Amino acid sequence: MFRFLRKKKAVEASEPEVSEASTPDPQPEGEAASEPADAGHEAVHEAVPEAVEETSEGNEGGGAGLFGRLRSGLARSRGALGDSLGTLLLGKKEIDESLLEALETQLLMADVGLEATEAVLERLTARVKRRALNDEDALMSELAEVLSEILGERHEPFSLAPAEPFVILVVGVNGVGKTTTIGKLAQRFKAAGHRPLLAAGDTFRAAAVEQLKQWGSRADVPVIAQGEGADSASVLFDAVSAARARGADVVLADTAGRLHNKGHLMEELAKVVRVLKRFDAAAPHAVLLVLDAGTGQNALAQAKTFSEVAPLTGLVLTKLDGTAKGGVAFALAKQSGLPIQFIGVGEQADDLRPFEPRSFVAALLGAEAP
Ligand SMILES: Nc1nc2c(ncn2[C@@H]2O[C@H](COP(=O)(O)OP(=O)(O)O)[C@@H](O)[C@H]2O)c(=O)[nH]1
Ligand SMILES: [Mg+2]
Repeated sequence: MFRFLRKKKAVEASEPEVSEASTPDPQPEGEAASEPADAGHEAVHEAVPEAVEETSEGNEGGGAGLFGRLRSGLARSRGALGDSLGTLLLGKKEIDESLLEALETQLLMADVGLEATEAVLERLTARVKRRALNDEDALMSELAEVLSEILGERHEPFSLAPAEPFVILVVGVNGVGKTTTIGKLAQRFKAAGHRPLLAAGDTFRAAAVEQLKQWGSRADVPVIAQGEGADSASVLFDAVSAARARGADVVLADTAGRLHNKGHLMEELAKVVRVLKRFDAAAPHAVLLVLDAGTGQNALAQAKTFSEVAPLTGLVLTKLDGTAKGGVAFALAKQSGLPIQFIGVGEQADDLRPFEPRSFVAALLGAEAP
């Protein structure tokens, strides 16, 4: 029998601490998960030559090489998870306790987190027994199935509903990629025929407003801003008024990510929400929490803290291209109670992708497009 869970206590002790941190260390601006330079980034793409050969994107329909780009974006995480699982299972004719223990260690090391790892192993063990799976390929495809299931349980694609306008608040600590995500979403929505408008609600840093304006002009989308230090709620008030006056149907609102004072953040967001509700009781229609995948298990602590200060509706997991900690997606799916709705796999506008569990798992394990 597979008694891998017997070792649970020992593994638990080595599980990375999820700090209660109401003040998680923000990533320094412009630093994607502490990678040294662009050289490393290039190398990742070169190391995945099949990326250019891919022509289909599984469920996402069309677009040459999109799955290939997801694969190359996840190259580092695949190195940490898919490749080592492959090596682990290579040529295995028998699935025994020691193999499952090694698998458990590998999942934990790849930031999958304890709860999701346990769920994976329980389900896998049950299936191995039931279906008498005893070779490498069968086990690998069963593992892919189980991983997709775990991501799928909370899965809920992002959707825009008609509203006047549909207001999306984007929250998260400094440096996680909020402004970048807003810029990418603006382009995506515009390409889909919407009329977005951006609100520079991060009034704490002048640079943040400038950065949002750049994305706005790139996407040819209006940006509503006030001076540095202005009241976020007042910027949002202006933005929604402007959206109504100009017929914009989506407002994407940037917010300040200061988390050193949770009470202050909560007050500020509560005020923003109050102002929005004056226009529409259903607003904000979406509140997206942006998390940097490179922070690993700390992303869970951030999700916990932010869900206490804002009515979150979904997650955006960014910088998956710069980190080996993509396994955190499973921990978030299992533990945050929120759906991952978009992932960021690079700095370009089309590097923000709707999250799709099966494509994600296939790209992570180095399998074919689903
Ligand atoms: N490699 C990579 N970099 C990203 C991604 N998303 C954001 N960034 C970069 O992360 C840095 C911080 O992003 P920013 O949007 O300013 O974060 P904010 O402080 O939360 O608004 C910028 O240099 C972005 O270009 C991503 O998915 N991949
Ligand atoms: Mg910003």
